[in-house]
Amino acid sequence: MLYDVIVLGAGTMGMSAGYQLAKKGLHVLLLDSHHPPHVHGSHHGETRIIRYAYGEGEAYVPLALRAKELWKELEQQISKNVFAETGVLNSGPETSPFIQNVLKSGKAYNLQVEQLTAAEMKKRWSGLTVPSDYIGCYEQDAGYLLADQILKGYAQLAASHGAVVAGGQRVETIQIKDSLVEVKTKEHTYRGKKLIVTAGAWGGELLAQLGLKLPIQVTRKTFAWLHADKHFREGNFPCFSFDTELGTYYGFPDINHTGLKIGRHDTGTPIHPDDKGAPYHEGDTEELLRFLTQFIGGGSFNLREGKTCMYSMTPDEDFLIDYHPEYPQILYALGFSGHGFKFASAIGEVLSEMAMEKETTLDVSSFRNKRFQ
Ligand code: PYC
Repeated sequence: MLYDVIVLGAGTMGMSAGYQLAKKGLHVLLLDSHHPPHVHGSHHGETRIIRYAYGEGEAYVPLALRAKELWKELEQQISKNVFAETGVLNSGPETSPFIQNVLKSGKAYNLQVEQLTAAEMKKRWSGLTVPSDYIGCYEQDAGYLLADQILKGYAQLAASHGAVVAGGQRVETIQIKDSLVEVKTKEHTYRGKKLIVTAGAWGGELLAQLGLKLPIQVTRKTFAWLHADKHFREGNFPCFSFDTELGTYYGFPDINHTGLKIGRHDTGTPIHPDDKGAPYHEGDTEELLRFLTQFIGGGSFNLREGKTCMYSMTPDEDFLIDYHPEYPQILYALGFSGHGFKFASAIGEVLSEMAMEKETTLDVSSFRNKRFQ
């Protein structure tokens, strides 16, 4: 069997690309070493933030806005909600480059960003204890995405268009033979005209087999759900991203009594993806509580559950979306540096266009690997 496109890594990025390609009539195989949805990649943890005025840089805004359209489209297609507009509060000192980028990109794209003083934030969200020199940038139409629902939705749509999902198969080798791509797992050998690598933390190693060394460092990250009082429930409290002297933290309100979810976005221990690093421990909770005590000090929080996950970091924390320099039939989307999920719908569309050798609807040229060469 010769596939038009093999997608390695059937997480959210891969599944979204697979769906887009299958919808266009291509014969698609999605391969994953586990059975998605699973907890071994980067789609577990239930929720992901979506925001548009972008602290990581203006180049992301068109991608975020297109992603939003496609998330709404997905909701229609599967008749399920995948997106909740809880609002997102970005906060930090006015001098923070992240906050400055939020303001700048919001202005450039005429986004609805409400600028708030520390006093205004404290008045609106009971529990906040931000310093007086902090400002808030609030996007009311931003919010969170339901990760599992999205992956299942794309899997269902991809299958309805004839895509084959083969889970539980770890790739052993990738070779180019007669300009086709040959992928071997323990069980099978697959051939495709094109290959898309969306294998998250394992993507760097897979491409290294084909002589491409990407600057990606996998890091251990943690996040937790904490019992919190009613001020932090969805409807009373937004999703948030805080750039502070203690580090960068993000969080979600208490959704359906699951607790306030919070994680640290910066730092993290380098690991190998097969090893995953230390299990969640007390020190991880202490780090989160330090932030909460100082910045959300009007609440009282107790650990409900903590988890680990992985980020695939690039040196500049921008994505890597490109073709293999020697084999144009191979392309990849990797190095999402902990902020990629919200874009998965739009990145799937871009990857499908790249695989079909079409001009991409969105400009992803700033994510090429050549910036590191
Ligand atoms: O991009 O907002 C974000 C985010 C939150 C946690 C990790 N990334």
